[in-house]
Amino acid sequence: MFNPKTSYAILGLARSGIAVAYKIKELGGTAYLSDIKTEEQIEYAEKLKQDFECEFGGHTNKLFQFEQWIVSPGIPLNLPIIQKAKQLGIPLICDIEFGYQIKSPDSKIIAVTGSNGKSTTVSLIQHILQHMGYNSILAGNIGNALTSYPIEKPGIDFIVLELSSFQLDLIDTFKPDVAVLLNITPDHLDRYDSFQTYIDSKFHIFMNQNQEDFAVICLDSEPIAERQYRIKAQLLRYSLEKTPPDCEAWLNQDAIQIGVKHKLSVRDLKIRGPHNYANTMAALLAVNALTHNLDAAMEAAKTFPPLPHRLELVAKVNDIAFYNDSKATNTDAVKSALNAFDQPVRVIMGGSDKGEDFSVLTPLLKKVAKKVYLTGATAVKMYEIWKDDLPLEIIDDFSQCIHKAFYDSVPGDIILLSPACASFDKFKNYEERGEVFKQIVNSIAREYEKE
Ligand code: UMA
Ligand code: ADP
Repeated sequence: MFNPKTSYAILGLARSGIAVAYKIKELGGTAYLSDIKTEEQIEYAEKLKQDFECEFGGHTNKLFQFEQWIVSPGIPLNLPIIQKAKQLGIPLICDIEFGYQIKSPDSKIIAVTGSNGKSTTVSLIQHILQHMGYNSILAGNIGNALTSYPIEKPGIDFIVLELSSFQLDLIDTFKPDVAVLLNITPDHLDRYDSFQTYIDSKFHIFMNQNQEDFAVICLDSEPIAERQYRIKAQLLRYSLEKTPPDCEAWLNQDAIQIGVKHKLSVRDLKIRGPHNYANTMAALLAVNALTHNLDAAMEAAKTFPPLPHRLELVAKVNDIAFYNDSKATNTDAVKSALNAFDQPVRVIMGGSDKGEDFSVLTPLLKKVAKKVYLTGATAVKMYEIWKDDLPLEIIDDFSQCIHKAFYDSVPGDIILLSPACASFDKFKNYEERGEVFKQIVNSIAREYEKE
């Protein structure tokens, strides 16, 4: 419950921090705002200064005067000031925990986490719920801050949340009605001191759940299957490999099957690849747990289109297909992309390094890659790993790299941008990288048509 007398400090003034600040104000409370960026670097600094007491250009000791800190997920928890706050016993939460504390009790929460597939799965859940006629909102790591919605008011049937491990590190009482854990593979190892810590962080999603709640989990992910005994909620398990009685949703030839009665042919889906069939199982189990209407949910799932930058078909030029998978920022996402095609592909890889071991891709690349084109900050590191095993070429310029892949291709080939890396070496984010890829591909298409 919100207590207007609590004194709040908000660290980080971007989407989540600003939304929480205004929510606290709207609810009659006060907040002190702090950001490492200078006033000039903060977009809404003038307005924030009018509405709140603020500090810019660093986090100062003044913060210790406040009872509760709301910390943006992008702020590393090993900062000395955060460590000191922890030692002093100051409660540190994120905007998701705050949102949970103020939300209207009639809104049910479906929360999704995992290393890959979160955005696809939450968007699919939202698509299904809206098609079924529910009033639902989609928030969290997908981009819209939870507290930017009127969640304290009744009338929202479902809150669908995409949660990152950074957000889960900063929850306290958060208890979703349905928690979904899609997979856990090494990611964000630049921020966690070990894979085990990252796994623990993902399991926070279940920590406050009890027998009244549901946990949807994928049995094909070893770190999850091994630890399922830790979960207190009712388990709803799915798998691309196992069948009942081990799981409640499985693959029966070309169909997703849930229980004895409900079957959905994967050919009826608009999203491709086994990883997306798994995402669909997760979404259907999650929605069914709270709506008990699988027929309607399956019907709605059929019309869900792929999201931009996730195995997105951009164009076919001279029967050469270009796919934009810019969101593949880790090796597991690249594996799922490579497994989604029945034929060899030309893969464009590289970007900024998150500390992952790229050699885990070697066997699959040897099997399915016609050639790998390396670009960006990790190009040399990748080259050293694969130089004896794969046809490789380093082309630092992104546009030249795509042109070269096209130049090498013959009709029937597939060119796939699936970087296995973040984009910050050359782009603002993965969206910008994907958009630039699409522009270059479209200009190649125009040039080709002219000839
Ligand atoms: N900052 C400090 N001190 C520091 C470091 C940063 O004050 O030491 C400030 C920055 O100057 C900046 C603010 O903190 O002003 C940035 O905070 P943020 O990165 O948390 O940005 P938000 O816009 O609030 O976005 C967050 C999530 N960001 C992260 O988790 C990194 C968004 O997820 C989320 O959509 C948004 O809240 C709304 O819920 C984005 C993301 O990149 C998409 N997520 C990562 C991912 O998907 O890999 C985890
Ligand atoms: P997230 O929000 O977790 O980053 P996205 O749905 O945006 O997930 O997909 C990110 C990348 O991972 C894309 O390249 C996509 O093709 C791939 N992907 C999607 N679902 C899965 C899955 N279940 N397992 C592995 N990779 C996946």
